[in-house]
Amino acid sequence: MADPVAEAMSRHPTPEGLVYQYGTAGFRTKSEVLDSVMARCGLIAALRSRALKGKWVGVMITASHNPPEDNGVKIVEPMGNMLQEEWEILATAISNKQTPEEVSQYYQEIAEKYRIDLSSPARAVVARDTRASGARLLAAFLDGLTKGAGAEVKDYGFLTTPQLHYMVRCLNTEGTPDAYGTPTEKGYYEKFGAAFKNALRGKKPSGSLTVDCANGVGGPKLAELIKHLPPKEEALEIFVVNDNVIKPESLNVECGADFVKTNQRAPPSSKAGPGDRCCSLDGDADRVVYYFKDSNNMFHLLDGDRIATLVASFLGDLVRQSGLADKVTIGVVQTAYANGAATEYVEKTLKLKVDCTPTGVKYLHHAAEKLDVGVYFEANGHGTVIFSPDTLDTIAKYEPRSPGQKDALDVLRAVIDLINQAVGDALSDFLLVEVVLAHKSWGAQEWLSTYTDLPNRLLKVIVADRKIFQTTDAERKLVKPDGLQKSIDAEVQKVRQGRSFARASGTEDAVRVYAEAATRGEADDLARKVAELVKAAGSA
Ligand code: G16
Repeated sequence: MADPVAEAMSRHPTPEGLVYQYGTAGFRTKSEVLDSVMARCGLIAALRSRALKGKWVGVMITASHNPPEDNGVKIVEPMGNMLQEEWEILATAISNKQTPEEVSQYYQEIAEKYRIDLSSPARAVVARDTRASGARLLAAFLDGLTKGAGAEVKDYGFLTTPQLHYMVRCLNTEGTPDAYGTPTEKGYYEKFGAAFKNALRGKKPSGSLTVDCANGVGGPKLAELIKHLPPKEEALEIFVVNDNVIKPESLNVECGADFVKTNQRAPPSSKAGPGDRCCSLDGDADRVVYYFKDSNNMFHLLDGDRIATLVASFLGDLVRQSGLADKVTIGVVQTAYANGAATEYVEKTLKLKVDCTPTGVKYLHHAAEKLDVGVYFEANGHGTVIFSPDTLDTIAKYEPRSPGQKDALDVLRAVIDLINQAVGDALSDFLLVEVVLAHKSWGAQEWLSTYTDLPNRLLKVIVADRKIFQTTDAERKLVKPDGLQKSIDAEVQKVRQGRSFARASGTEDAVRVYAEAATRGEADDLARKVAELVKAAGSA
């Protein structure tokens, strides 16, 4: 009898000599070597859905901040979370099987291990960003999913990554008490547009906002969202720039959140004047960073750490003003990339607990889930806020005891609706920032003056094999190669307020080096010295 799995896989042979790894955000590499991985992800998505009794799982075809010639794929759990780690291992293993028969056999083995009935329904929703390779990779994925594994599919075409997460959560909660929204693009714009209006409660953010869309899918989607926001006279004037999706080779090039964060400067195309508030999204619109030039034309970055501190302090105020302070606690989750000054500000000024996790939304989200209100942001602008079910219930049922408490409670409830709790979402995140600034009557300068960042530098080092760099302590210390951490520590000792670490990227073929110190010169020096140590260890 014909084996549909093996047949489908034979149309997408594995390139020789490559090893694939489900990394920080799924599989990510040069697009021309991804077809076999896509087809196998079709099988994994079908198996995962069947293991979850036919719930919708999500599949996003994107390489987010990576260069235009890369692409990638990540699988999303039914509530919009990242794929369970146990299944990441299965996805890695099936992607490295060589022949169609081996893939088919492994597919059967997974089914047996998890007692999956292969004739039961399986459902997946898929979307992609605007990369040129997306259509070809989608076809390979669909081949594995539908012809190979016999699953049902809903193809949303182009979406931002957070929109895809939103659709998955909506589809799985439709008709239940946890219904998250209408699983359509229009439903998404209406939900977040209405929440923005409610959360503003008549307050108007000062000035305008210029949004750099990295020439990615965020551009057209933001244009749609704007149609559902209150008119600019009443709320916010938004200028959309770098929204050229007709030229996919311009994606993330000299623009976008990763460019701004790494280079600590505005995109060269920026025409913003002093004091103009700007923000940059990344290629699939799941990260956002803010910035502005002051009256001396000096550039100032307001990154993920700043968004976390701004939002955490605002939520803290609302919880206190509502009278909920003894019922709801707020915590902040960061990674090693968080600026030391941000961590100190959260702990000492906001008096909130800080957790540190390895890089990757899945780790931060998981840590935030343990809190009543978990504010999690990576310094690169990736993050959101999640509220535990009990906390949502407490806030929904709480009876205010004064008009002041009622006002604060109304804002708190509206803000909850404005936050995409499925995953960090650049569009909903920047609307949230604007709401907070409007309520505080702040511009970017006031936001900046809450604390002073330690000067820092982020570098990328290309090495022969980045897998030899192994870390511990939430990626803050290297355990391999032997002796390297000791050499890094010695360099750190030489500068004031020094801190530095190196870790292998899970999305790019490089080792990332982060350094901070009391002065710009010391931070740059430290980063350069640690990068040299990494380079030497990587070529030893
Ligand atoms: C992805 C992950 C983020 C992570 C980033 C860089 O972001 O979702 O959690 O911070 O990669 O990861 P790494 O340092 O391991 O390369 P994105 O926006 O590229 O999807």
